[in-house]
Amino acid sequence: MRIDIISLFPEMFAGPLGHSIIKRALDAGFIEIGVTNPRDFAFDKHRIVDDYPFGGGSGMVMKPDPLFLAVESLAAAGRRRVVLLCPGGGRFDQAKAEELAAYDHLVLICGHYEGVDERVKEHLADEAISIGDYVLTGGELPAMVIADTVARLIPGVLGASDAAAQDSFASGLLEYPHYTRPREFRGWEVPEVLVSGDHAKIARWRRKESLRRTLERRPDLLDEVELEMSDAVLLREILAERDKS
Ligand code: 4GT
Repeated sequence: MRIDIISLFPEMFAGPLGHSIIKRALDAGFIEIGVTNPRDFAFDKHRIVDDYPFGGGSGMVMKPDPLFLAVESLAAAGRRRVVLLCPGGGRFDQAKAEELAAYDHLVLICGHYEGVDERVKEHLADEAISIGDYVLTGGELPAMVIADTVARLIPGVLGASDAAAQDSFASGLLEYPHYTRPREFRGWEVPEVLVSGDHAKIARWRRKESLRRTLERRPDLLDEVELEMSDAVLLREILAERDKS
């Protein structure tokens, strides 16, 4: 997977995408990330990338031509998807990440200032995506969120835990609780079942805790998820336990 980011502030990406798992995946060649500055494609004397809005109003709008030229300068890297990050786009979620991970080449266009000339959305981007209902000063943080989420779905990026990563949120449920050593910390003990060595019992407990958390914190997720037959028993147990307490 190649990810190209179009941003007026390329330096912003070095930190978040230059560490830990993503850094190792870049070094190992599982993913490639490039950042292109549209200012390099503004050819007037002052290399201007923004202008006043037609119709008046406050704030500046990003000009279309440097953005078009920046995207058109990118080398072909297989099946490509061009995404504009904007608050009015479709909501980003794990399903969208999986959809994007199926492309060979992702191009993420970051807006700045008040917004981007509408022709970028209409004629350059294949789709517009928002990471949530709030307004940021630029599309850079959303681009990092999408790059990170998609990258960890690419085979090899997570190494040994590749497969597990695919079905964790992909199960549509919240994660079960995790514990590591020490077995007792400041008087708080790790649930007994996890040290029992009984793998079937552990799997059942984890599934039940996933269901419990989802029911308590994100019941909306249960509308979408395809539950297994054995989940009915677990859910009944959870509800009975809730009635007791
Ligand atoms: C929020 C999001 C986003 C912004 C989001 C154009 C100028 C948009 C600033 C930019 N804010 N972009 N993608 N919620 N701000 O995804």
